[in-house]
Amino acid sequence: MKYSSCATVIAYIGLGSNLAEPVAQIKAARTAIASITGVRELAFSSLYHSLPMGPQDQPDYVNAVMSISTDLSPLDLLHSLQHIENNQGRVRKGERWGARTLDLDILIYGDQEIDLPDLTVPHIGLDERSFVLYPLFEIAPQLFVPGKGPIAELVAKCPLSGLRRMD
Ligand code: A4P
Ligand code: MG
Repeated sequence: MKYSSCATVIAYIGLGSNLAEPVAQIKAARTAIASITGVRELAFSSLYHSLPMGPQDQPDYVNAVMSISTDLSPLDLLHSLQHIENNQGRVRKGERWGARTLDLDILIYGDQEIDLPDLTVPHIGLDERSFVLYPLFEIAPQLFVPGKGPIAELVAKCPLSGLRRMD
């Protein structure tokens, strides 16, 4: 395990929503993330329509991935993202993978592999989730996912599972 802060790093954020006008939720979250002090937007993927992973009795999702440069530490970035989730009406009911107005995950933080009680980076399951890998590949086709390999190889092994680009 290695983790550190201070230097400017490139990080990737996964955005997901399946409640209360998901497209508007994702767009509002993009603006909010770009407005965090110490964060600058680099790129934003297309929006993707995806089938729910986990409980099936919930609406389909809208997903996207954003790249940023930041001088926030990984935990400060996580807390800023959780603040945005809460501002956009996120209610945690304790159900794993349940419906949500907004989910913001730190997918990648520079070349770091982080294993803290509240933060695992790269995000768990990243390499099995089409709704993460395809938008990530769209904005960073040369990316090497720390501990996992080139994004192109991960995408090639991951079925679309109903994922559809929206715009
Ligand atoms: N946490 C640990 N590592 C991270 C990280 N890299 N980024 C901790 C963000 N958070 C991280 O998250 C639970 C805890 O994970 C946090 O307190 C944080 O300290 P949460 O957002 O409260 O709960 P959650 O999102 O329900 O749990 P989990 O297990 O993170 O779920 P996922 O993996 O986020 O999956 N289907 C489709 N099609 N699209 C989706 O976007 N998302 C989920 C949620 C389920 N099904 C989906 C989608
Ligand atoms: Mg989450």
